[in-house]
Amino acid sequence: MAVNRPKRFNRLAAGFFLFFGFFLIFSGTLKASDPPSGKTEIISLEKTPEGLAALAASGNEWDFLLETAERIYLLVCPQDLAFFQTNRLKFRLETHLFPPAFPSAGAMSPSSGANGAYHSYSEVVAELNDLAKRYPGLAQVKEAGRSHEGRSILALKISDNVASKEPEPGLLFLGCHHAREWISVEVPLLTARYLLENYELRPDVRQLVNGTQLWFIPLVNPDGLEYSIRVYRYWRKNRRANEDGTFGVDLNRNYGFSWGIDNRGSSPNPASEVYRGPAPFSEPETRAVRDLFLENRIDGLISYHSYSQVILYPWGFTTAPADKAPLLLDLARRMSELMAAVNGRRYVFGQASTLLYLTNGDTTDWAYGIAGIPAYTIELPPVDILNGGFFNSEADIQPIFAENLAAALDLIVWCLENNEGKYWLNQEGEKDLDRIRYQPIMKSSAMTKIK
Ligand code: 0X9
Ligand code: ZN
Repeated sequence: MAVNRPKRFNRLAAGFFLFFGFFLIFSGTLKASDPPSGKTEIISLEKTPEGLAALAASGNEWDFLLETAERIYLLVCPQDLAFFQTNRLKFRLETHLFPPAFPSAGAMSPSSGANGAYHSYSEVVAELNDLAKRYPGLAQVKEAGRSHEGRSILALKISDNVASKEPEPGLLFLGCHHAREWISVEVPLLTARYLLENYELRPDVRQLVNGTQLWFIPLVNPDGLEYSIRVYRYWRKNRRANEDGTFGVDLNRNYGFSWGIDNRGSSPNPASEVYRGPAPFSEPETRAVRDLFLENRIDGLISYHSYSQVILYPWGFTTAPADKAPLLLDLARRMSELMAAVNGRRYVFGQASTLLYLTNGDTTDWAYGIAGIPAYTIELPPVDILNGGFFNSEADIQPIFAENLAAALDLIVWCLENNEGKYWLNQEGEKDLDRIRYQPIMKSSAMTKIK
């Protein structure tokens, strides 16, 4: 899991900070005010007292990738390397283990676009428009907003009578708040496609689509994704031009619930990877999600991220449990079981702040905070950077989609069951949910990218 400091590290580091901190700052080797830029190298630092103290004292906004028992993996820039060398900290350069931070155009599979089987901005636009064209009665594309650089933030609505607002439960599926998390575009996109392609074929899918209004924004951060594809693979934030000359707001720190309540769950520093922006909903990308959410009935939400292979639910801003924690836990457990049944992969689940780390201003805290609905962050595979981190292979797309489809369908079923029982009566007039929930997933052309 990238970005925030692992909790264990924070505790250890605090102990060493006073001892070594002043030495490092006054030695002049560390310029705490330098914004981290051009982080092209990956190092793993041995967890020696000196190493931990150096990190704690740096004041730099390190991009943490992984903590193991002995080492901490970080994305750093060349100046940082010099610092680690000069201070004789025990580290290893690991950059060679990972794909390049600055990809050459067409680096993945030359036949299928700049980012191979993964979708670029224009491919997402084409795909959503294609779906709406092929399924005019069931799917509609709407521009939810425009990014800083003027790209469309497109939403796809799927429902019977798609043109009208019906009093049916709604769900919202979001992808790619973070630019480098390419797999998070694919999962909501393929889920939408699966539902449409199977509407005629499968009565269970038909029943779900008829009974709900399903919204998909697979690409919340189009500017960031393009930057990650074409310029710098590790880009995370959007592309706001900040006042200090740096770029980007972390969109998953910009939502307006408990926004910026501390500097641990987000940062006021524009150079930071977790910069929360100048104000809640300061970003057009988060406003697009907010406005769609508020203009429509939304009863459940999943926001896809990567990586870690976990299911997270509110709260993220505090370790105190949410009022509806038992329900959130129950649904997460159920989703996790259904996902494991598909490929045998287990997604650990729990409260976001305690299972992962504290954040404030994230999507799911806001959705749960204002509407009390089940709202999940699903961190897609792999489990850690040593297993690929943000660099899922093209072959990963299908299995990750398939297991996540099981979870998405289950949340849709839950929303129906708990909001509109009439769609679920069997011939005897009783609710009949199991039939749908445990259907095996059909193979579909949704599993391959169609250009
Ligand atoms: O930090 C984030 O925004 C998410 N992780 S990621 O590596 N994809 O950036 C996690 C957000 C979930 N919320 C909390 N952990 N509180
Ligand atoms: Zn993310």
